[in-house]
Amino acid sequence: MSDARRHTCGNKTIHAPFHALLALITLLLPAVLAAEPIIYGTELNSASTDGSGDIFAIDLGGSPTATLVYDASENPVGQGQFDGAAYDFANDRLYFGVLNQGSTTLNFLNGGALTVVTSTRTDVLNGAFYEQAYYYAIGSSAPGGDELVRLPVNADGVGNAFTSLQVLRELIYDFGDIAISCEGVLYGSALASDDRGPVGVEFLSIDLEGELRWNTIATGPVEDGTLQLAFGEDGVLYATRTATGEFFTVDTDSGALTSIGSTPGTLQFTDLASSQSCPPPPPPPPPPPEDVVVDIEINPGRDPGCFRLNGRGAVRAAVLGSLDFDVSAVDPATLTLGAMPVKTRRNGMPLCAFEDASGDFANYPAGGPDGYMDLVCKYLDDPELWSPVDEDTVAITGSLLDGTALSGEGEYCLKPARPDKSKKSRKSRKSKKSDKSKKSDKSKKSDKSKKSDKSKKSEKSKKSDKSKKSDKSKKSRKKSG
Ligand SMILES: [Ca+2]
Ligand SMILES: [Ca+2]
Ligand SMILES: [Ca+2]
Repeated sequence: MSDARRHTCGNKTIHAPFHALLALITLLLPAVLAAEPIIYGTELNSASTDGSGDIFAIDLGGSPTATLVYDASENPVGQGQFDGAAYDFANDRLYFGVLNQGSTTLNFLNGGALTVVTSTRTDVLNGAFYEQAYYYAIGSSAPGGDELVRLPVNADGVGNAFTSLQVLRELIYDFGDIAISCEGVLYGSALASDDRGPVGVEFLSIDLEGELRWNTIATGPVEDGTLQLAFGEDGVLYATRTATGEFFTVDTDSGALTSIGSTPGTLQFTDLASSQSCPPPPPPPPPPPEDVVVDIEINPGRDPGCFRLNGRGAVRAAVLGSLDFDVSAVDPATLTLGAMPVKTRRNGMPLCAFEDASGDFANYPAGGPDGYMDLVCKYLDDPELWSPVDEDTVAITGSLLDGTALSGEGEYCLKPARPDKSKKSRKSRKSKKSDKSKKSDKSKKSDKSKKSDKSKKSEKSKKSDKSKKSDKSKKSRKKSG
């Protein structure tokens, strides 16, 4: 270590985790240092120090000061220029490239330990980190070529495959550095050239969330040289010129620079790394809840669920409640049976009722009441809308009150159209059918009588007659199952 560096750093070479070190300092001197903007810099190989580029934490709270955090003389990735610095705040990883003869080894430092990320055949002369990816812009490429390179990193900080992002542009840009705001705006400082040569130093931006296009914010003289850029923890964009070691704040709207001086000993930096802590990107929206599959029964209480479809009347069907499913969660207005909607009352309300109409198919295949409330609705009898799943199965679809989709399938049978008296050949079928319809008439009555049991006390004699019938029909149903 040279005298010059000792003078600069005022201490021995240290290998400390950057933010752990800063956290310690912050803990010790909270009032003084809590809001100090710290950025990181890769030092230019310079005779003013020990001739190797090192990495420093730079405090820009007042006059710039620099603290050594990595000594390149012990660099296990070989000698070369350090550049392309970028910092992943969330994981305390300081990325930087080591340039050597036209290729770059990309590394990161964490807790003083160095990890090799990947190699690229390109010189990486700038870099920034944003949302789990390392970015750098390729310089000296022909207009229209790929400009911005994105390297998503894994949880362990090591890179996946590089992705080239095409960026629209007017000129050829050689970037000193790039820096990305928490809002996803990438700022760059580049030497701009046309066919005839350099035309100026431009301060540029790209909205990473929008169309990828270099927008020129300001243009300065070629002699000024490009800027190295980094956002501090305070959200301010800072810059330094490699040739002079002078630091600035940058107005991102105008590109205007305000000098804040140089480090003691005028260290020169090839690149800067931001240290701002951006809120993590919002988590992806949760997957839509899975559809609820329900049991249904057509013509609840009958086996099978037969009905006649003739455009007159209604088809009665139940969404069955169970231990796991409370039918009061269903939005009745959304229900369809074989694409036929629920009928509505005059007031527009769906023609539905909560009743324990059916269930418990294990013990009663005919579907007697099981103690769980069901949602029984009358569906529009419309042969034109009618679209069952197949000749035996029909679906009820709809949604819960919270919007979750609901569906269920059940067996059905279509009764033939009312018998034509002239056709004698179908006599036997007709009589069977008429038996069934008699039964169904009875059980309709029985349904009514149940209700009237509860509500109407005055019609006792009628009721007892009907209830007897209803008991009979129940029994017969159970037997038939
Ligand atoms: Ca950088
Ligand atoms: Ca640079
Ligand atoms: Ca039930």
